[in-house]
Amino acid sequence: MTKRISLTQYLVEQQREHGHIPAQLRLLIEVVARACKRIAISVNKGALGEVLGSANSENVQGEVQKKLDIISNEVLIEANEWGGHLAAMASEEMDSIHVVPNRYPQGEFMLLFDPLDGSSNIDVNVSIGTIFSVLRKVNNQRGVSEEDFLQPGKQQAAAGYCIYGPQTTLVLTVGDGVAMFTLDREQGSWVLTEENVRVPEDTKEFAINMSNMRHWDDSVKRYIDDCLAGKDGPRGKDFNMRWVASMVADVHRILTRGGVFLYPWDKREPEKAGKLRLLYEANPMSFLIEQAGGMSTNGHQRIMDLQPVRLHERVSVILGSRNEVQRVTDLYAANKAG
Ligand code: P6P
Repeated sequence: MTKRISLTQYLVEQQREHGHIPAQLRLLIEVVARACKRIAISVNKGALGEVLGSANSENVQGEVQKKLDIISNEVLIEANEWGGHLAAMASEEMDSIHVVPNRYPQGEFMLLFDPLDGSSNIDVNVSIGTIFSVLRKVNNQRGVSEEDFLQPGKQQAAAGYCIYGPQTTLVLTVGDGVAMFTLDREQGSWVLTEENVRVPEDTKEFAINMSNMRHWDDSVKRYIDDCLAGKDGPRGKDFNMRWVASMVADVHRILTRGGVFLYPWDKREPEKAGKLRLLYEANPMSFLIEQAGGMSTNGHQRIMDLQPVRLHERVSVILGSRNEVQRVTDLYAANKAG
């Protein structure tokens, strides 16, 4: 049974035992966790809070913004800019970076986030979430720029997400394993409910949007066909499929019981590497998955080794149970060699 301690006690003990969490990073994590509580309150109001529906605007991705996308983004910006722990922030919902205003001290970290991932599920009451990634500021001058954010995922100082589902759960890594905290609504506090989370190396469950099958490349088609062939096919076992269309929900299931998640490159937009964003979706989720013993590649390379060239660049994502991700990656390698 996991010791039921608060997020603050967990962070203090991590700092004392492992020195993984400098004071500014501890403050950053606690501020983000508090902001997620604020977002959870708005999300949970639903129709009662006048927060559903479209905001009648588009983000840099060309996606229609939901009211809650904008509310969540503002909550995270306002919560983080005064504390002195951050130099700048980047968000899926903002074209360019948000530098901490001169009236506040700058810190040594940079925060990136998808403030509300899975927005298409908001109005139909299906789990959504906030994804965040923390980088260290690379130069020591005050002027932080977009280029400072273009760091490979392996340089992340921390990463996590908050899933707004039947429970509201914060999932976090600072590079020393993965811990999960459940929101105790009566006390309004995050309580440690899992630590040293491990992703099973094998699975019988895959997550992919099957409606895109005709657009996939041969490696993914072959992998999914083999899964669908079941126990009479080359895999020798039957598979189950899940697709929530909310990365946070699909990744949370995989961290909890294993599985493989695929959002691969497809022919619809061949010039783009995939649909999901590298810096504030794929990298933080890859950090969590790897810290839990799983694997995350773009079919060819470890995602956390990729050198970003643009703030909002996209990437193909295959992540989860190590042996399944390895199998997909081997299919890509065989097709490339063939
Ligand atoms: P599709 C949500 O919009 C998201 O970015 C991820 O959370 C999710 O995995 C994916 O897109 C769903 O995409 O094409 O199935 O709607």
